[in-house]
Amino acid sequence: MKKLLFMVLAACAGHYSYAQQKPNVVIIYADDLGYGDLGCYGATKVKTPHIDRLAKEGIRFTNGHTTSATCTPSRFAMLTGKYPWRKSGTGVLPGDAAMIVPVDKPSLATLMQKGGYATALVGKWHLGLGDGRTIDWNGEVRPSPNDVGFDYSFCFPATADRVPTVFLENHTVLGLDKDDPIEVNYRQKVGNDPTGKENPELLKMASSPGQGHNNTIVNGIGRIGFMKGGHKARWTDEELAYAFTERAEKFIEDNRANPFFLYFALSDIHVPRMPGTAFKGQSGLGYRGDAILQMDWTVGRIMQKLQQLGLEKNTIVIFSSDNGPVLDDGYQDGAVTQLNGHKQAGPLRGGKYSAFEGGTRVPWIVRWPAKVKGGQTSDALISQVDLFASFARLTSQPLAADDAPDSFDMLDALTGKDGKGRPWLILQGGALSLVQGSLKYITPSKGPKVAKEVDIELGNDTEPQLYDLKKDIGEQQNIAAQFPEKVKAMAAELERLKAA
Ligand code: NG6
Ligand code: CA
Repeated sequence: MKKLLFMVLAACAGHYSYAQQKPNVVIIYADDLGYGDLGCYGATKVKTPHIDRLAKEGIRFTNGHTTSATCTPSRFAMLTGKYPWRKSGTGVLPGDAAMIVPVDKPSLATLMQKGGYATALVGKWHLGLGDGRTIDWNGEVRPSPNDVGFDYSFCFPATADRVPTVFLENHTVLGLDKDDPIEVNYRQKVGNDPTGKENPELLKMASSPGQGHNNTIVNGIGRIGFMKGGHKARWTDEELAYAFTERAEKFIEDNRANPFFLYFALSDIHVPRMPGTAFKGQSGLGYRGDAILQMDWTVGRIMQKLQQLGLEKNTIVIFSSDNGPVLDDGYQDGAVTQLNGHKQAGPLRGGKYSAFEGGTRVPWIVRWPAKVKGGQTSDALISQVDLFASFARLTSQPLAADDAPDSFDMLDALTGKDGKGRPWLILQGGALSLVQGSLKYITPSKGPKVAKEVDIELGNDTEPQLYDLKKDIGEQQNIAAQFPEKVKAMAAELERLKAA
């Protein structure tokens, strides 16, 4: 009896209450969302009430960055705490690429697991799958996100515009049909499905000339890469946001009584933008705007779930994006023709793929009512590569010397205690840049100045560029010629940091 009483008391006072104290962590990671795409960051042509509310009840960061101006490298950095340009093969991956997150090193997810969290990935993965041999889409896919720290995963392999257009749940494709096996090929056509190139009349949304996206047609949309089989397993683009949101809600619900870490990687607002029917035509800005509405709805659903379960106060919700904005990224979806004066990058120059701020400076909001006062704006310089060391501190776990080598503990900045953040940060467009305080140095580069197909200034110049971001957030005045010593010092410092 005494023993039983003791156990009950211990359960109440000890483990149980401790578990309740640990904040849940939800990262909602939008795809290709620009600095100017949200109401709380100045957008007036599109409404984002749910995300604006996050900002009102939390901290809105004005100088929050991804490491890179495209998806795969930014996600790699966030999950490993390492700059992607330190490792080759971290560029935008095809859908049949091998997994690039090492299975034998800590990841952000294994860190959270060790810290006592139930962990899940829901949404876009785009970090490769399998070990480099041909992926068996019809059997077990290993390694999958489950092998780098996610107890549960429900994802699609790459991007919505890349085959295979199927969901992977843990190690298995959802809806497999053994009589219709899946095959994927990025070099040549497989199977008899029509392609966008051969049968453009079958497309419900045309792809943009010169950009590809004209291989296998799935759901009336031409994709990058060829696939055969798996017809019942193929998703319908209009249901993507619903499918992911439902899985995310279920994970939260299943783990309501224990600490959880959810990495919710939205497919919105990446191409092909083919939002749910309820959202089509609702923004007046074409499907890109409609996808923003859908994304905002998703955030609302997650917040509603947390509130229903009484978890919304002690859950850290981080909202951000993997890279800057792009309008025409391969499909004629109205993003350009119905732009209506919307400024997707706000005051920033460039966008996705760019070394200018538009490439990597993204919306970034942290909401944690239990610990963080709402309604704050912070100019702290922070990067997604810092989440690793910050969460290590949050969960009281020391990092080994070679774990997450590029991650700084920014927990104080993320919780509003420190308004400065990092002293410096390296950014990756095509060219690398170094930010120190308000100065940004962009390394000389021979690449094209403008990516014509997507109409984005890439920030490439054969001459060094130096900008004072405090005075010139739009990077209009290259002051390199006025401060040659500064340029020299920053170039040398960047080389030193790269070698470190
Ligand atoms: C590019 C695709 C673009 C998009 C991007 C990846 C072409 C011409 N363009 O290569 O449509 O899929 O890769 O986007 O193929 S990201 O957000 O995942 O980095
Ligand atoms: Ca992206």
